[in-house]
Amino acid sequence: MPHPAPDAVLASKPRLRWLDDDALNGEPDAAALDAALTPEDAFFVRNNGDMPAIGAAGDWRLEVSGEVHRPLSLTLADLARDFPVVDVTAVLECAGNGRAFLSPPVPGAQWRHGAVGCARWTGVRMRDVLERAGLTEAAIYTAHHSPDRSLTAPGKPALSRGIPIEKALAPETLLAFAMNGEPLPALHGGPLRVVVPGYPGSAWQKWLDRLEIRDCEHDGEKMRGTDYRLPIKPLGPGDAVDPADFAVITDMPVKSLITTPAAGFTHAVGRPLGVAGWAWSGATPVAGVRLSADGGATWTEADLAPAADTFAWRRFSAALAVPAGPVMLVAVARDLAGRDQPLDAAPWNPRGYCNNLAHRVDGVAA
Ligand SMILES: Nc1nc2c(c(=O)[nH]1)N[C@H]1C(S)=C(S)[C@@H](COP(=O)(O)O)O[C@H]1N2
Ligand SMILES: [Mo]
Repeated sequence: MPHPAPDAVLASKPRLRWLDDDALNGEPDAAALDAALTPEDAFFVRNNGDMPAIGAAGDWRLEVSGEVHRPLSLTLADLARDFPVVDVTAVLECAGNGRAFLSPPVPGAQWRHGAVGCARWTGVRMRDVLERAGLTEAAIYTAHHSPDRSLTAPGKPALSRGIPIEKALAPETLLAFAMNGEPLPALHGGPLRVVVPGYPGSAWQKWLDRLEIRDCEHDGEKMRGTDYRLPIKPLGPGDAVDPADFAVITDMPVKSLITTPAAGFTHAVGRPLGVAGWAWSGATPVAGVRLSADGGATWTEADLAPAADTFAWRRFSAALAVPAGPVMLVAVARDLAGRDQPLDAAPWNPRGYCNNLAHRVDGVAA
């Protein structure tokens, strides 16, 4: 598979399947995501461009510029000393997770189920840094800048995204320098990345070296046309695509993943089958998860554990009676607004974003 992964990268990610792409893109199987906090070796990697050369973390500087009264230049030590250091446990999901299941297929990284993980992120609130810089009246959007470069347009940034200023000022939005209690690994944007719980992974800029404040929606790399944008009116396969009818993805839809048992399982009949996994969503909390062991003919409401944090995923579990024969597990989460995951067809859009089709796991009881 053509990926430029150095041996050390491959060694640190033994549980990823690398996608056929020049950039580093790898995901684990659903069964590797069974822990509440996804370990580093199973956490997916999504790069749009190259791996930037990162010097010593102590030399890293974050510039804060644009629509602010006092531009700042901060080291990691400045950040940790000058602002409260906080932990947020939150799901990070690529907007393209599940793209491989769209029909008809769409181009782009063919993620299956694994472009998602949940980690404890440690850093400072973006809000606190912006308060120090002092927003001007014109400030309405952030712009995130990093040193990684495109593999197809030499010299151009790989990705430069932003978020509405309201989300930048929300308490969950961080500039993070640690993941699950360890210094943020370079593959995940170390030494400093943006953490935007509830928003797609594209908003979680890695290797952040400049936080610019803008007086308009940011129009950086991968923020224009149909990139990480969804149609605002119904659009089917083959319809003419007008980028004017697309909007930036903000909150991710409700979704769930069965992590136990693994696909292809064999269950001994006579005792109930333990089924468990995770449910998460963007702005609207998860309300419940229902499970089926017969492909959706009958349903059982799963137990749903409390969330460890507002944007952490929640454990669902149930013990299901299964007769001998094929077992077809299906999980459907719903949010507090009453929205269910679709059961049959992935929500189609030209770039295959936000596919929250219900997860199915097949096995056998014998
Ligand atoms: N600088 C930079 N940040 C980035 C990206 C990138 O290509 N460059 N990819 C984004 C996308 S699309 C996703 S899904 C997440 C993936 O984060 P991870 O690699 O830590 O899992 O990083 C985001 N941040
Ligand atoms: Mo992504």
